[in-house]
Amino acid sequence: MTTATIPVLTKKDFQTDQEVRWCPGCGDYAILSAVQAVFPELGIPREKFVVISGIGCSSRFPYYMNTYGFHTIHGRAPAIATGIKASNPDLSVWVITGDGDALSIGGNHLIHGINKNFKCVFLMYDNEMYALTKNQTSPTTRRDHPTNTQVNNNLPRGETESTRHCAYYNGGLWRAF
Ligand SMILES: Cc1ncc(C[n+]2csc(CCOP(=O)(O)OP(=O)(O)O)c2C)c(N)n1
Ligand code: SF4
Ligand SMILES: [Mg+2]
Repeated sequence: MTTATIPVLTKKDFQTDQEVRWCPGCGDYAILSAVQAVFPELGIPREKFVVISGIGCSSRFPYYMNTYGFHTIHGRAPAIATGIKASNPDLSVWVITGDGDALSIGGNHLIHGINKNFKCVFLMYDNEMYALTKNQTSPTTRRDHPTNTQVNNNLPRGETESTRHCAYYNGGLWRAF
């Protein structure tokens, strides 16, 4: 009987020859470097890793990892990851996302992912803004931080009111508006 030996992996095995398109000094480099350093420590064969992202600066991550991966659609990484894990539970699934990708457009997918409670690593780069599209307010932007969509913190505050009307009864709807 022969015993198969698992090759010893190093950080270099997870690096790619892709040109990294992040700005010089961007914090995303540090996270990429940490993940590339930790993967060989996990004792998982390289072909069992899959890295799934949405859209954003942070979501360029799969290009820079020498693993299987998928740069998907804005906010939809949890949905794709759910499908991958369901069809191949053996894989080590990593979801890479940004605060905008995960909590704005992807908020609904995130809630369903949490509800399913499937096994994955969910890594959200929280730079408190939409960076790729040049600084718009995200769900984690601080109230006093000016952005293109929150100039001088002038986001009008309102009183929340909820109302429900039958679409066939125009009088009620009209008054509500
Ligand atoms: C359906 C859709 N809507 C809007 C956009 C534009 N868009 C691209 S990235 C992004 C926000 C990304 O923010 P975040 O997830 O925080 O990533 P960061 O760039 O900050 O790393 C938006 C609104 C898009 N690509 N697709
Ligand atoms: S714009 Fe994107 S790549 Fe540049 S520093 Fe910000 S998050 Fe990093
Ligand atoms: Mg962001």
